[in-house]
Parts: sequence; structure tokens; C-alpha cells
Amino acid sequence: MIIDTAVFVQSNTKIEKLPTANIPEFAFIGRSNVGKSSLINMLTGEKGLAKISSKPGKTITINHFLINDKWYLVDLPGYGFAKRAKTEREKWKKMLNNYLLRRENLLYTFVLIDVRIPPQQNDLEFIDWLGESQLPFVIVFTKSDKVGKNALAQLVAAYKKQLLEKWEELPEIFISSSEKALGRDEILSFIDRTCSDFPGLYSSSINT
Ligand SMILES: Nc1nc2c(ncn2[C@@H]2O[C@H](COP(=O)(O)OP(=O)(O)O)[C@@H](O)[C@H]2O)c(=O)[nH]1
Ligand SMILES: [Mg+2]
Repeated sequence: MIIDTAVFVQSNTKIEKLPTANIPEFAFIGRSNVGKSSLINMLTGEKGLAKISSKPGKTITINHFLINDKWYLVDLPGYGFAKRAKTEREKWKKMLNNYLLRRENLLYTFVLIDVRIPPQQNDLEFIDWLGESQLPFVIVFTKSDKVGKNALAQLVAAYKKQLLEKWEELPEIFISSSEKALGRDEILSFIDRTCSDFPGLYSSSINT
């Protein structure tokens, strides 16, 4: 897929105010510093695109970008937020879960994992929750340029092993490096393929 246009649409704190759910949507989530903004910029080829939604200290929001007038890329703040108040964290978790469970055009969630960091409790809990909720998701291992080829294979294998302790099947897995633009073609063709599987979601009303 060639990205012709990537446009920031809106940042939202209320599910009711999200853009009309008439085109496919793909959400990106991961712990802070996992490389989410870098990946979004790398995928869209728009340096600084994801920055709009990541002003530190601001309200936690769901951020929509319209890609090629055909699908939404959604930048979701991570789970965790160690530095934020517990009430705020819980409020966000509720909204996040609501969004993930109720957004009818959401086709896949991309869970970003820093490949160098051993499996973390909150990532595993989130993955388990997605699985238990039967929500389609894939895993993207980020920052693959930071480790050697052998280490990379070992780290990914160890993560898979951990998941297989609980789950019978593994989700689709992508390896990325925003630095080296690795994983871009794979992720974009996955999105392209998935969109084609849901032709009914396309609507011309988006251009009006
Ligand atoms: N070497 C390398 N560094 C990366 C990569 N992706 C992100 N980073 C660095 O990791 C840090 C956090 O990245 P950012 O995209 O802001 O993470 P976010 O908090 O998840 O949005 C920044 O210093 C990035 O330059 C990558 O693929 N390779
Ligand atoms: Mg960011």
C-alpha cells in the first residue's frame, strides 16, 4: 500500500464523539516509550504526524488519523501510566476497554512491544484481556535494530513461548524498526488485506 495522504482528524475523550464508524479502523497501543509515535510516523511517512497527539501532561485521548481517505489509524495512549493518579488511570482503562469492545469498525489492534524488554505484566495482562474478549489483535516487536539478529530471534522466541503457556494459538507477529523502516511493507499489506476482507465498511460519505 502506498500512503498518499495521512491527516490528523481529531483527539477525543468521549466514545460518543468519535468519527462515524464507516471505514476500517486499526488501533496502535503500547507502553510509553515503546516507539509508537515513531512507528506511526514511519508507516505513514509523515514525520511529526503522531506528535500532535502526544503533548505530555495533557488529557488522555483517542487520536484518529485518516489514511488515504480509506481507513483510520488510531493512536491510543498506553496502559499503565505509572506517573498518573490512580483514578485517572482507572478512568482511562474503562474508556479504553469500552472503545476496544464497542468500536464496530475496529478491525485490529496492534500491540507494540519493545523487543529488548522481557515480557511485562501489564502487556501480558492486556494481551490476555484481548484474547479473552475475542478481539482481533497482532503484535509488533519494535526497535529491532537495537539488537543483533540472533538475539532478536531468541527474544521473539522467548516471548512466543511465554504466550503459548496460556494460549494455544499465537497472533500474527511483526518485527519493526522505525529507524530502518523495517516491517513497514508487511504491516501495510496486512492492513490492505484486512480492509479488502471488509468491503462493506467502505463508504463514499467520508469525502463529503
Ligand atoms: N533505535 C531505535 N529507536 C527507536 C525506534 N523507535 C523508537 N525509537 C526511540 O525510542 C524513543 C521513544 O520513541 P517514541 O516513538 O516517542 O515512543 P512512544 O512513547 O511509544 O510514542 C525515542 O527516543 C525514539 O527515537 C526504533 O525502531 N529504533
Ligand atoms: Mg508517543
